[in-house]
Amino acid sequence: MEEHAYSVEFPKFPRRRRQCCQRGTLLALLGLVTTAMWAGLLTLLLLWHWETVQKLKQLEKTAAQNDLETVQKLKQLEKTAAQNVSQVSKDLERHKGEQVAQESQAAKMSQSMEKIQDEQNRMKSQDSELSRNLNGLREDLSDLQSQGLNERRAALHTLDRLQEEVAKLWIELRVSNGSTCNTCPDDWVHFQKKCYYFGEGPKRWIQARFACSKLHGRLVSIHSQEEQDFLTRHANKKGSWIGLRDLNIEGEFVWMDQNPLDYSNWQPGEPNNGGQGEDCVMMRASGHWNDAFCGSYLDGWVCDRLVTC
Ligand SMILES: [Ca+2]
Ligand SMILES: [Ca+2]
Repeated sequence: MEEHAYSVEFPKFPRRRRQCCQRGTLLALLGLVTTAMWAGLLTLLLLWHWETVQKLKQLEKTAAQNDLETVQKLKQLEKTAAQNVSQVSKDLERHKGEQVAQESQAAKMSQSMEKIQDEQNRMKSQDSELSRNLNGLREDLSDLQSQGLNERRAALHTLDRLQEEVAKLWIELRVSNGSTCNTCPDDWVHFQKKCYYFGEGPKRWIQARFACSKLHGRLVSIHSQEEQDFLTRHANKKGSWIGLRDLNIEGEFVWMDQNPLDYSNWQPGEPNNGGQGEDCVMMRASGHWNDAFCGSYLDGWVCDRLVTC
């Protein structure tokens, strides 16, 4: 079998020698193969080592470069940080200066505000004083005006009364000289020394007063029982306004002819100044007087005036 497996024909050595050569050849081949394998393996190891060394060198070089860049960056950052710190310090100093200036300005403004407040308080005080003075002057002026009006009213009343007296004296003088003094205008009724007009139509007291004035007379003034009886006979049965009122001073009744209240014919219980106030006097159908509300409408009103000669 072994002879057929190998076609190489070896020299015809003796069998023992031939077996020895075959084994040596195999061992040599095996040694060569092993040596080649070791050489290849060694070569691979060397290559791997060389490549590793190169990579390490490259890594070291890269690391060194990275370290250098990092150092440079750190230096740059340190420089930038130092610059920023310096700038921040400058800004802080500047802000401190501005804050001091602002505080100084605020203190000045506060002082100014206090001055303004003091001035305002002083002006308010002066304004209050002026207001009091002005009110006092107004009150004085009002008193003077009131006093002036009262004096003027009293003077006018006195003048009216004097004119009335003069007119009466003149009539008496004319009568004593033989003149006939009993002349009255149309629609007026003569009685003693006066003429009377018995007006009709709803009027308030002030409207009746103006109506008599337009007729050159006055709302009637009554000074005797005879005159009252005459008026009772002729006056409107629904009631008539007469020339008596207490408009200025409550309870102080005044006649239109300015003569004193020397005769009265009040209804029992009157005057009572009832309701919202009664300051104008009317004559009832009975002839009795009643103080009434001046704004009431009465259907009758009586005027009088002196006769003419
Ligand atoms: Ca009254
Ligand atoms: Ca009354």
